[in-house]
Amino acid sequence: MPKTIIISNRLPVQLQIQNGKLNATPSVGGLATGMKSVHRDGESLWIGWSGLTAEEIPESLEGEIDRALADHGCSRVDLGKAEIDGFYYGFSNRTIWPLFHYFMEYSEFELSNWETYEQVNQKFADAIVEAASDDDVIWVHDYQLMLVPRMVREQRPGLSIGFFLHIPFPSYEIFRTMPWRREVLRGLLGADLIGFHTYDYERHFLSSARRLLGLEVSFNEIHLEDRVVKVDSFPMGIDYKKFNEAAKRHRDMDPSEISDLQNRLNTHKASTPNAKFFLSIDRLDYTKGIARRIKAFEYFLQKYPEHREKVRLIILAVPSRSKVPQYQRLKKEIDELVGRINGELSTVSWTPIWYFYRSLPFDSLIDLYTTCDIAWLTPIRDGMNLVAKEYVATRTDQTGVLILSEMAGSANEMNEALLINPNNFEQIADSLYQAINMPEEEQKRRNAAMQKRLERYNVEKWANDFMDSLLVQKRQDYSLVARKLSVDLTNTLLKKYREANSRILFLDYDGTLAGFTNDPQDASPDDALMELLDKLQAQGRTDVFLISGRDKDTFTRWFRHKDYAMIVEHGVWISENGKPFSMLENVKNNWMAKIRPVLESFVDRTPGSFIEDKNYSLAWHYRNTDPDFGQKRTMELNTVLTSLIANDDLSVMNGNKVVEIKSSNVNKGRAAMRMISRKQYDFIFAIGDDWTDEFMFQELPKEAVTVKVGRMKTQARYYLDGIGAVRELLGRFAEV
Ligand code: ADQ
Repeated sequence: MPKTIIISNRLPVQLQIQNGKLNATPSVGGLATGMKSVHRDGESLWIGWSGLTAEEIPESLEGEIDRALADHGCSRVDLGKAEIDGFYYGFSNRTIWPLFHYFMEYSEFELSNWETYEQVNQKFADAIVEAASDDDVIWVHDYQLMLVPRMVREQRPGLSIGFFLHIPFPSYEIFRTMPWRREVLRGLLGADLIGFHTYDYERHFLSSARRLLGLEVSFNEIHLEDRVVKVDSFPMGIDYKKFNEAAKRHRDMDPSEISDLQNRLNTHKASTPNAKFFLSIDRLDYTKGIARRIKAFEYFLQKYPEHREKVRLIILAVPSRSKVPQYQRLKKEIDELVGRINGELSTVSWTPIWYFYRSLPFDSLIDLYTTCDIAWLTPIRDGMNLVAKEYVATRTDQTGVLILSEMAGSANEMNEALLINPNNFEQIADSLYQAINMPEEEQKRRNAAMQKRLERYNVEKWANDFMDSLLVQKRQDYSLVARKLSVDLTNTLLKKYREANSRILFLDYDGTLAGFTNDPQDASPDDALMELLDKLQAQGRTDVFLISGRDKDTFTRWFRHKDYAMIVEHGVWISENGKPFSMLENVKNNWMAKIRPVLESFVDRTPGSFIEDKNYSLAWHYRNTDPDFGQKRTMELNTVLTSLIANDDLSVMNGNKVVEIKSSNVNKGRAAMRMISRKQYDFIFAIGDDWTDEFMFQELPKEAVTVKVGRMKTQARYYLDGIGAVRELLGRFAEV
């Protein structure tokens, strides 16, 4: 039975060794809860680091650890201290984390950390490969493991692999500063589905993939040579029921059960009528904007002094990554800020800030969420921010105000909150004022809308949506209209080839026999290709046609010493048996004088683009331009041309990074049909990669074997993944 394998840096189980004894407790984090429906006993496996370094695990406890993890459906990847330093504290948290949160100045580019990151990612990938059966589904989580999808794909191409990034994906301008940007992108593209919290992160990623790898992106799909990768946004939710029910239990609690923390909160509330509690909860991280929030609080008290002694800020900062220097400095800064403000402003009965630097148990979190009137969360940058959602979920009477930074992913879904820019102190102070004075009616209206959404799109729904989308992606990949030329199909094809009395092959050149280069003139045929064509040519009973949109001069230069039959400029010219090119179609070119200046004006305004002047067509190439810009210009050009050529017999063809204008009377399909009408063929074969080849696929008789190179929408019957596969197939034809 197929199983799901979840991979994350940390396992959803906490291991502790105390006095030689092992203690394993399930962790309660959002991810662990969210994956509950996916991570079911027996049907899934969770692979990750146990939290103990290899040095900390005594040999005598290894078996016990494995058994304890297995009880929770987990299996461990062991990491040594040096690996944790380079991979986790190093590359993950001193390079990726700051860079992806737009803290460029904190980002360190250390080669040795990158190398450790690669090695550790390989360890995770190997663990997956070892555990996975062919029909298993793999879900890789987060920024520590971005190379894993590709590493798994390389060893197990057939597996279904999903990846979800829990932090923002930064804009191309930021991402491109990283020395290993291409490796990271290629790593992620090993997945079938890549998920982000928001559409913004998704489009940043797509833009980087286009710009840095030159990949073809259509809507939210990336077309690779042999696969299609889907990119989508799945905003992570919370376990709404858990928070909401805990809050209800809390509300209905017997006074004897009330916690010490709650008692203290109650006492303070009772001592100051109309007192308001502001709540700030985050991991202690510079991205969360805690220091700035404290300064904004001070500013608020200056701007609205009447609220002194009436409001109180409760800060809960969870210790995090304390080995990284920035976090140590931040801790110091916050300690000092809190000390200074409390020192300056406290009175006998009032301490403005209560500050806890520790992780609190779930029940205490509920005490705070349910008691505080205003949740005040102002991250400078945050992938999602679940605290905001948790706060709203616990407001059982629907009172309470959420003030949330626009820079948190969750702001997209929580429009009813008071959204602020964390750098705008004026706006923050006014929002606090507005929150304090907000009528209960309004609070309820806002929270009701958010609660409804959070309850529906909870974390379980999030996980299931992702999994469903991954499975659909995999199925679609196999059900493309064209069928892949599998080993069996190829064998049947070879049999037909062998038995045929008379064969004709139409071979497109660029993108089919040879790869694309920045300058089309550089794509000259290599020796292996020449040898292959020679062999086919030497076969009796086979007519080989090179059929291309190229100009005749280039083909003359490349192939004039050979006797290959050639059709160029989409069917205007033909050459056979080594003779010079002659016209196959009678076409005019007097329109070119009118169109050329238009194209020239586009070249002037589009750096990197150029015109290819053929005898009977004009082509505007934009392979070397910025991809987004190139596409925008293409649309513009198409509009301009459509109105210009309305009365001429011309057509505009949008090929692979090229727009070509040519006579409507010529196309590869028409040329190919003319060739097959000259003789009786019982094996007709046509292969090509772009739009111009579709004319052949459409027009040739239905018994023809038509093959598209790459997985794009096509009229061809079959497809092959890339140039390597084309050459392999032709090589087998040549051996017959
Ligand atoms: P985090 O940066 O950790 O997560 P967040 O989404 O707010 O940020 O999650 C914090 C979690 O920790 C919450 O579930 C909260 O209840 C819990 N928590 C906070 N304080 C606690 C305390 N003192 N004791 C115990 N638990 C505490 C990363 C990204 C986020 C993204 C999540 C999920 O940085 O942007 O939302 O992953 O994808």
